[in-house]
Amino acid sequence: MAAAELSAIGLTEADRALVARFESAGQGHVFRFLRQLSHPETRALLAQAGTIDLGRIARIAQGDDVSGEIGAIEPPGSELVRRDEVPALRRDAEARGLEELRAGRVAVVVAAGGQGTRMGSTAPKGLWPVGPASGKTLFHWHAEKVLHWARRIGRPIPFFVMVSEATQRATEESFRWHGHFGLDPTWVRTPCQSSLPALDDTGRMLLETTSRIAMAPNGHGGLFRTLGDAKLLDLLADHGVRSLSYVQVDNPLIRPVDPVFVGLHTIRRSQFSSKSVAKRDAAEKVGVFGRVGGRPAIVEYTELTDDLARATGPDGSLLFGQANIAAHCIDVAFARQIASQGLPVHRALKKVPHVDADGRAVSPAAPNATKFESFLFDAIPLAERTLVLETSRAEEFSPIKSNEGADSPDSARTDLIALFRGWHARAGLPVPEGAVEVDPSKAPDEAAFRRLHGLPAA
Ligand code: UD2
Repeated sequence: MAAAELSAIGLTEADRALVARFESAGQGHVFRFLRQLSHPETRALLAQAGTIDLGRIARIAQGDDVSGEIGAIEPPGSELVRRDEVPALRRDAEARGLEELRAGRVAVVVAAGGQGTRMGSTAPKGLWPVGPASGKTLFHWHAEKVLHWARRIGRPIPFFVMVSEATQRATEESFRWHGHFGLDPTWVRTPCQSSLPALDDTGRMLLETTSRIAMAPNGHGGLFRTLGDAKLLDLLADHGVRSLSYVQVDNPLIRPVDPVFVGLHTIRRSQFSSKSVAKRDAAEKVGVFGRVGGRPAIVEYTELTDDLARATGPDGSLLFGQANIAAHCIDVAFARQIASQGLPVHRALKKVPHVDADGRAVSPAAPNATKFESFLFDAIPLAERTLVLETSRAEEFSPIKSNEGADSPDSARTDLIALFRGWHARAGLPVPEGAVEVDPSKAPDEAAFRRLHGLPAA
């Protein structure tokens, strides 16, 4: 559009310069409906366009900044601590982890920026009810586990919930409405990650509506830059916090505060530690631990060939049988290093609803564009010291990925009830029937449950 016409519809000089930059980047079509937009719609589109780093989009479109083919992958090495090795390590690790917690050197981060498209709902996944009897939401559930530990150590534990444009408003409203679930509000933050535009097969952006560019959160790998840009890594470093305990909002069984994990991470001076569970089967849709180019890594299920996923060792077990349950302990100094150097993006071919050249809404029947996400765990090969701690699926992993079948609210509810029934049985208590629930603020794990009932640790 000519400058005169742009001025005529009220665009400032800065607006016109932005439109010109998009046109010279071959993305001028995103402004094709300017003439028919209302003033608020025009302002919203220009504001959104102003957040896009056109140089980075051009590099991504031509394949730079994009994660390449996975090289030769081997099974994990000495970084893996298997479950049968843990009893001998537990006492010292737990003592060190409690020391770290009591000294205020641990913070919790919950990844909650995903759009949750597989749930068929636009509500943030953290608002899904998960408490078998109480119906407490995932946010409530994770927050009360941290509240338990804050009370135990007698000091607040920083609780950061990474949100995205898709989840920010509803998430912040829920925390305000519930009084931050009892947590110290000065230490509850909701840093918002950036988004990236989807690109069609010619490298052009799509319009979600006549006044919105189709964007998606930039992946949980965006955590480092998000915390860095929000000055939260500085805040943590200034307060002597050394370890970030990272969990995903979609897994109600995970321990956001686990002294054994933090302790082992600290004793081993690990920069990026992870938890694993034995894969359910070769086809389970989870990342797997291994070594790529000789360095510890996680290879995502979308990038692991079927042959490798099914490969077995001499004892018949899967060579890549350790599943990434997306629970990590990350050294703050290492996180700052990654924040400054950035991570590559991965391509994901998706169906992206958009409007066509006439402004008509199109819901594609087949994938029509590429979304770009960075993965947190691409930081693993960049670390000098890493650790993988195998844990129990029954105790720590039952993610909510879709709204029915495996990895759904129903399977998570079933697994929570089984977990609580087991706690009662092993404590010699009557095993309740039906919707059993143990309040996470009173007992976030079995050791706390036994302490609550005056019993020694199992
Ligand atoms: C993730 C892991 C997979 C396995 C599985 C376990 C990746 C790429 N794969 O698969 O290896 O560990 O989880 O459940 O992570 N999120 C954000 N911002 C984003 C994108 C995602 O915060 O931009 C959060 C999202 O809110 C969710 C979590 O990250 O809590 C997982 O995201 P996902 O559902 O896209 O990853 P998934 O389930 O494909």
